[in-house]
This record gives sequence, structure tokens and C-alpha cells, in this order.
Amino acid sequence: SQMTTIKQCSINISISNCEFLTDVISGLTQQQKSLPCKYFYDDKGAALFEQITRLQEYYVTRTELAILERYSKEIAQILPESLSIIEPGCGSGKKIAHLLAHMSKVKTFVPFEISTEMLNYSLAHLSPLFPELVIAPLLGDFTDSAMVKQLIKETALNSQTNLVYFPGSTLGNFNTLKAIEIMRNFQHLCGVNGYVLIGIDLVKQRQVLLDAYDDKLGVTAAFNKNLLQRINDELNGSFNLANFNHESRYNEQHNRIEMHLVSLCEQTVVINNQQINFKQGESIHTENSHKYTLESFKQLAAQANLSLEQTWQDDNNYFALCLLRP
Ligand code: AVJ
Repeated sequence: SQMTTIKQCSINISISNCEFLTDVISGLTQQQKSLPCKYFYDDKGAALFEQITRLQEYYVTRTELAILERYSKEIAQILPESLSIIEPGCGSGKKIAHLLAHMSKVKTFVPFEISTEMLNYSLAHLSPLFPELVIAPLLGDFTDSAMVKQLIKETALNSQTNLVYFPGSTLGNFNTLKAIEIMRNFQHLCGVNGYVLIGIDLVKQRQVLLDAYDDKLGVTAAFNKNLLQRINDELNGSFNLANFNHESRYNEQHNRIEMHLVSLCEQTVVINNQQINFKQGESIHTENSHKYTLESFKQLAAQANLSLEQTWQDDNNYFALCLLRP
């Protein structure tokens, strides 16, 4: 509850960091220590992720962009004339520019973001690029189903024909149940005649996956460890980053890449006056990135009442853009 959350915060940590602190302490006091991957993206983390997208080993971003560049005309032809695009978690609005450049039919763009700052940024960045486009920002958390229902009620978004665009294989960060819930939210958002376009990363050779999340230059390691730095900076943490090793692991059972931070020694870390003990070799699980087959994704989507209409892939079958309809 609100009361307990506030009580846990010491005076030198701002109230806005309470949720971060609560999540960190709760994650680090589990049997398998974990931290939510959504906290990777502070300014430093976002910049490191940008660097990741340009790495040799990280095929994800460039492959999706190539698919988009190659097939966006074809995709545009399938879609109806007067269309609004909703992008949940659009961030700075950089990705949508690629799609919009090929889709002259799009009348309205709805950036859907939890951060006001990012919404303002995307507005400022996109409006000069697309002066004709109506930009109608939506403030909220697309993973929160109650909030999405409320927003639909208030805006009547679902009475028009929308394309919900969710690129980057971000869906892969969520466990199966949450991924279904999120796709249900998309199904509600797009309207009965609408569309959902999702980018998914496909199952492939294990080593390709392991390397994509553990690059030679160590950028992904820095990205992973930056989470500990953020805890130090914002929550009075005492992590010594040199005492942890970045690891990418492939979990065969769940078809996912996991990122871990492995403690190199027995150590105690203090976070906001709370002690956390580590054994040597004990890990903090920091991220899941689920990989799909077209079949497994089709079944996942079906559970969200979405049917897979068409897919577009690269020549290596590394990545797929999937068009779904209610
Ligand atoms: C932004 C969630 C798509 O899982 O591939 C990249 C994040 N983590 N390298 C992914 C990430 C480590 C990325 N997503």
C-alpha cells in the first residue's frame, strides 16, 4: 500500500524513487535475486542501448529496419486509407519515423508513453518531419490493463481503425502471461477493424543469440552493470561494479535469453541502509528476452484473440514483422 511504500523510503531518497526502491529490495531479497529490466533505461542506459543497436553481434535492430524498408510499401497497401497509428512505449519517437516515411495514408499518430518527457520529445521531433500529421499523445502505461480500458473509454480510440505498432521485440521482455495480457490490450486498442503490427525475434542458433547479448566490445556488459550504478546513484547503493560479471544464458525450457550479473566473491551490499548478501557465483537475473517461432507466436496471439494474418522476415529468418487482426 501507499503507506508502507512511503515508510520504506529514507529522507534522502525522493518519493518518486520509492517504487524503484521497493522493486529493487523486493527483487534482491528473493531466492533467485532479480531486478526489473524496465529500470535499465535511465539516460546512460538509453545511450548504451543505442550503442547496442549498432553492434555487429546485435542483429535485432538492423534486421527489423531492413524488413521494414523492404516491405513497408507492401504493408502499406494492405492497410486501409484513413488510419491512425498507435505506438505503445514509443519512447523518443525515432522508430515510427521509418514507418511513417512509407505510409502517406496515415492521418494521426498516437504516441503512447508513460513518460511525459518522452511524449514531449517525440512531439517536438516528429512534427517538423511530418507537418501534415496530426499527433495526439496519450499518457499512460500500456502494460496496465485497467488503465488501457479507461483510456479507451475516455478517448473512444477503438471506434476508429487503428494500427497498433509494437516493434523492437519488446514483447519478448515479458513472461507469457503478461505478453498475452499486453496483446489483449492491443486488441482492444486497435478497434474491431484494426490491425496490430508486432516485431518478434525468432528462435535461432544458440551461439548467435548468446553473442548478441554478450558482445566483444562489452557494451551489453556495461548496459547490464549500469543498473547497479543506477542503484548506487539513486538509492544510496554500495555496489562495487568490478565485483560482478555480465553473463548471457540461453534458457532452453522457456526459449529465452537471460541476462545475469554474477557475484565474483562473497560480499555484502548496502542499499538505503539494508544489507544484501551475495555468495560467490550467485547471480542477479536482470532480463528475459523471449524468442519465438512463427508457430509459438501464432498460438500466443490466439490467446489474446488476435489472428496472425501475414509475416515478413529477413533472408536468415532471424526476425519477423507480424500483422495481426482481431
Ligand atoms: C529492447 C528488449 C528488445 O531484449 O533484445 C538488448 C534489450 N538487452 N541487449 C532485447 C536488450 C540486451 C532488447 N529489447
